[in-house]
Amino acid sequence: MTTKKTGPKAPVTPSLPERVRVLVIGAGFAGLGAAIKLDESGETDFVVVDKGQTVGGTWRDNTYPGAACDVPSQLYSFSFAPNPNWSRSFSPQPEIQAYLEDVARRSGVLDRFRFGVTVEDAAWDEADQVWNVSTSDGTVTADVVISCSGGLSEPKLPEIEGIEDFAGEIFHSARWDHDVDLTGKRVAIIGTGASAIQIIPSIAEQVGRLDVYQRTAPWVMPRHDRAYTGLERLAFRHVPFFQKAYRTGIYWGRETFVPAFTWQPKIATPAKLAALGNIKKGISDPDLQAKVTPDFQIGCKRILISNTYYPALARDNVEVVTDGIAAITPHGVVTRDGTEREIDCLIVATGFHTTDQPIAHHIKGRDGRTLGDVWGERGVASYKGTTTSGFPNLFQIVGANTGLGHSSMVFMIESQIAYILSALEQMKAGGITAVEPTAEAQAAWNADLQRRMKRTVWSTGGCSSWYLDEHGNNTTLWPRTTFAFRGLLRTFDIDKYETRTAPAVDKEQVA
Ligand code: N01
Repeated sequence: MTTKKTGPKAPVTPSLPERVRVLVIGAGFAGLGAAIKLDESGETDFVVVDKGQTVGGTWRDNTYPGAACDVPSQLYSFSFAPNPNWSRSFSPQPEIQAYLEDVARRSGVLDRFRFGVTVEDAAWDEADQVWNVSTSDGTVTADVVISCSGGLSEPKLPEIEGIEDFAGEIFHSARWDHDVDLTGKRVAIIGTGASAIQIIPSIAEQVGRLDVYQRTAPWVMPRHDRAYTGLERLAFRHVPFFQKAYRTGIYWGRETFVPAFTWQPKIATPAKLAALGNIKKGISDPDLQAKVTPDFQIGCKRILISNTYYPALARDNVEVVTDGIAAITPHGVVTRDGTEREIDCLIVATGFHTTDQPIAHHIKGRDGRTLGDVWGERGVASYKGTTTSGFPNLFQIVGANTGLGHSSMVFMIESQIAYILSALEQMKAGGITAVEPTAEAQAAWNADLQRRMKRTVWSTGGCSSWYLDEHGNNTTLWPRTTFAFRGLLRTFDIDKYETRTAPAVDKEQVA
């Protein structure tokens, strides 16, 4: 399996300091946003580490053909760094990556980033009230750790018999091997999720044959994408508030989808009709139409958007295979009916470790157990998706139940950054060395979330998805409006936390 990274060459960065106040793990949207806002708040004693060679995170790593955002870029960008130059409503990956690199450069925080550094372990030291973090570049001690490692960073490989023995080229969608020329080749792709539906139309014409292994047909709506006119771009740049108003319009437009997900799935009937129309428009063969028509409620899995996916499936050199994969041989894929389809290249578009994030197994809390141990026992649960009982001074961005089915994760990320900055400010002002949500606050938060979750389409829509863990609990998505989330995270609610102060400060207070 190819694990090669792409992107600009590693800048030469100094090695890690031994001590920092804040260590940020990950340099994607979350880590970069946190770094910029930490700096703006006057907190300059921080370092950001990332195993990659530049900023961008999932946008740096996902370079597959056709990669683009599926939330309009006007909203899928930092509110504090608007980009008047977006070329179109849904920007392609290179443009998003260039945006992130540009924001990083202009913000003047890049000197605090250390690339090519992998976090191996982080352990809370209760005596000294610090995190000791071992990395591929040495050990760093930090008062506070902000984990921005993201939910879509670790590719998930399918457990299919024989996959290790495949003799042709094989790579995951998130680790695209650009050295492989697909022209004229017999190619198979496993998966029909958000990544696959962007890849398939982008390579269908180029390859000799394409077998699409579909386990579950997704709902795919038309993609209302267009290039911005020169006049619009001029207005974004020069007309005061125009871009802000445009972004606000998109924000509220998307927020109207919330009731359909969280309250009454029938509200999504027009979306369902549009998606069914999309099938009919792209495919004329009734058998293929039936094969790609989903059998679950729209919204239960992520709703995808594409105008080119169904026409690609309808091509003569493309076959949608639904028989189920029994095994992979050195030269092909064998389906449950015993048919072997020979191929030269296998693309694995099977998603990410979302509910079982590998980093959780490397973060050890107050009692020496890892986040992975704790979550393995009780299920993934945090307080406000940001802090976790038993793990003092650990903040997670894009943590439990912060994902969205309808709007921009950047909005959620910025809400969490504000919460963390408020925490750091209150800690500083109060001489507080450690904060940790009380077990009661965390339990109440999660009870409320899971109560709300019961009526969402993600629970009732008749599908299985990566939103749900092995117990059927939805620990990934936020079941309310994004403005509710922002409101709840506006200020750090220290009364819901156990706090500790440095012994010196205690003595001063006594005196
Ligand atoms: O992954 P997925 P993804 N045998 O998990 C199938 C974001 N994203 O990389 O549905 C056969 O959605 C699986 O089948 P099933 C976005 O948040 C955003 O596509 O489980 N098939 C499914 O079809 C998205 O939700 C953009 O039955 C197997 C597919 O593989 C998230 O990333 C673009 C299998 C996995 O789909 C992940 O998307 C791309 C097996 N053993 C991604 N195992 C934007 O546009 C899995 N599958 C912003």
